[in-house]
Formats: sequence, C-alpha cells, structure tokens
Amino acid sequence: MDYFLTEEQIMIRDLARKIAQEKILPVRAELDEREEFPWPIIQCLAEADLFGVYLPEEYGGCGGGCFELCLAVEELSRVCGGVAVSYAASALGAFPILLFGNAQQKERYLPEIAQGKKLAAFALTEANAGSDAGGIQTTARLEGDEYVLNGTKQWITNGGEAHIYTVIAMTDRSKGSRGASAFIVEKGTPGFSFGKKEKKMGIRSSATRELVFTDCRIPKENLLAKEGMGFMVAMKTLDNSRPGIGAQAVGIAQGALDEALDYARERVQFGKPISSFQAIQHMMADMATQIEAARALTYAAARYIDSGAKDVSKVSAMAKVFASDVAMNVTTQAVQILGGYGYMREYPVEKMMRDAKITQIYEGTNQIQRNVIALSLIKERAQKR
Ligand code: COS
Repeated sequence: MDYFLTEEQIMIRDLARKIAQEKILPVRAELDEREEFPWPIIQCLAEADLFGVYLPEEYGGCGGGCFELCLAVEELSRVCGGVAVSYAASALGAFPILLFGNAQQKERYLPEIAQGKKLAAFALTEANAGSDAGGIQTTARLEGDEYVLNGTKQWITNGGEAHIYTVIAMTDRSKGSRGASAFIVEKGTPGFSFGKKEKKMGIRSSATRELVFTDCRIPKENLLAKEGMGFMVAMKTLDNSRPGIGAQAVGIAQGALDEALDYARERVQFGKPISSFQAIQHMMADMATQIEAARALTYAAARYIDSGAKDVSKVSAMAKVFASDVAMNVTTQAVQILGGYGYMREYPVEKMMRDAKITQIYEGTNQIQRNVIALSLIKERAQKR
C-alpha cells in the first residue's frame, strides 16, 4: 500500500527501520531474557534525532506530529516491542507538556526530550485506579510556593529510567475527577523514589516501576494547566498517544507475519514447503489483510489528530482497539504456523506473542476503548437529532 509519505516521513521510517535491523535485532532476545533496559539503543535513537519527530521545531523537534511518531514506533516494534515502548513512553510523558504546558515549561523540558537527552514518563495509574482513572488517591497539597505530593503510582513505563515525569494527583478529593491536577516532577526531587522493577510477561526490556511520593515538594510552577484540569490533561494525552499503541501493535504483527512467511517458505513437510498448502496460505492472507486494515486505521487516526481536529477520542480508541486485537490474533497465528518451533524461545514469534498482549491492556484496556467508542457514537447521534 502507498500511504503517500512525504520525503521526510520516508526518511524517519527508513532511519527507524535501519536502527531496528542493525542495532536492535542482534540483541533483542538477550534484552528480553535479561530484562535489561536498552540504554545503548536509546542513545542511538537520540543520535538519529528520532526522539523529536513529533515535537515542534521551536523546541528542537522535527516539526512532525503523531503520524511521524507512529511511523517510528511501528518500525521499532516490528523488531522489538520492548525497545519500542521505551521510546514511545517518552512521548506519552511529553504530551501533557506539549499540549498543556506554558511557554516556560515547554522551553525548559521539551528540548531535552526532543534530543533524547532525557526520557519522560506519564504517571496516572495506581493500585486501585486503573480503568477507573478518576479514582486516583495520590494527593498534591499547595503549601506556600510548593505543592506537596503524597502517594504511589503503579506500573509506570520508563519508571526509574526517565528524568521527567508528568504526574496526575488530586488537589481536591471532594470534587472527584474535577479535583485532579497534572504536575511535572523531576527525578532526584527529595521525597520522590522508585519501587522495584516489575517482572513482566512481555516487553521485558522496558522498565516498569512504582513511583513513590512521600512529602515530595515541587515548585508550584510545575503545575500543568490549572488546578482541576488534571483528568482532562490525562484524557487528552491518551487521545493523542493511543494511535501510537496502534502503531506498536501493527509493527509487532508485521514482524510476526514476516517470520511466519520466511518459515513457511522454508519448512518442508509431506515433500513440499508448507507455504504451498492452502491452509497455511489462507492463514497468511488473513494475517496480511488484518495488518493492512490496522495500519490504514492507525495512520488515518494519527493524521486526523495532526489535522488539529477537536474530538479525536473515538478514532484514537478505534485505532488502538482494532490494531491491538489484530496483533494478538496475528502473533498467535504466527506461533501456530511455526508449530513446535514457534513455541520455543529460540524463534522470535513467542516473544512477539507475549509482547502483543500488553497492547490490549495498557493506555486503557480494550474494554475501556469500546466504552469510549460507544459513548462517542451515542453522543454524536444525539447531537445530530
Ligand atoms: N477529552 C476531554 N475531556 C474528557 C475526555 C476526553 N477524551 N474524556 C472524559 N473527559 C471529561 C468528561 O467530559 C468529564 O468532564 P466534566 O466533569 O466536565 O463533565 C470528565 O472528563 C469525566 O469524564 P467521565 O465521566 O467520562 O469519566 P469516567 O470516570 O467515567 O471515566 C474513562 C472515563 C473510563 C474513559 C476514563 O477513566 C479512562 O480513559 N480510563 C482508562 C484510563 C487509562 O487509559 N489508563 C491506562 C493507564 S495510563 S498509560
């Protein structure tokens, strides 16, 4: 398919593909096995200017948007979902600053994120507030010129590795989700510490940790937008970043199909390559068709966001839900095509299947995405009448 990429977009895609092939492919199994954060690769992506593809030029970025970010995420994911999410989570952490930061906050934080000198992370989830994001318990109390943060965030991607954290905390619990606010917290701030690194099923080279705030004092200038806008900041951030999960899912699925095709062409049973059997051919045809549909929807969603459209929640959720379900299905089919070999760690498809699973869960479970889509449909219909 031709998605009519500009020269710059082709350059971004090809650069990410080259780094994925040359730097990530040789080490992905080892990173997965050792659950090791890919700092040398992060360095390489930074040197290639890939951390700034979605950021404005005035802050050291390349002037692209969600679409450019998706192109890079897809290529990295095609080889390793764990490395790709370590890269993408920095954008997730940067979106609240990009979308809601004032000029000083943007000038202070975005250039270092764009250069990949510092990673960012986004902290919303807590032990008792996952799908029910409005139920967060972490508090931020204004005392003089400082906010004092207390509470614990759970399962934060890039936790411990990132330097810049955008954190959602309650400034007025009595107001429910309207009492949440968003803050920037830097690593090294007294009272801000990290829990142990989580052991995960997939995306094992990425870092997932708790963030612990114990009377952590931050300057009041680190409030993003206004008090009470934190839930909105979080929702708009997720609206912008969910097509990135779609791109991650498309990449993982494409990587699995590539492996299945190579294997099916070489594997001989009953005297013929298994690619000559219609049962295998139909599986691969369905996999390829699903991937192309997921890619088209993801690209359309990202471009719609970049167009400046206001109500992007529905299409963003659609890209995430569809592509992640495709990734789970395609990677499972790839393991099936490789048979016993597919189940072995020696072949990459078992890792791809493990990596695919999280795309149906993080940045909002697929059940929540369906709620978002359904509520938008109902609202749109009501507005038309
Ligand atoms: N953009 C702007 N505003 C939004 C919004 C969006 N996408 N979604 C909701 N809001 C606003 C609503 O308009 C409402 O505003 P008012 O208080 O002014 O009426 C407010 O936010 C609360 O909305 P709602 O009542 O729909 O919130 P709920 O508590 O029912 O939760 C869901 C809505 C479930 C969609 C939300 O909690 C969610 O997205 N959960 C998943 C969170 C998630 O993705 N977690 C993953 C971890 S982060 S990596």
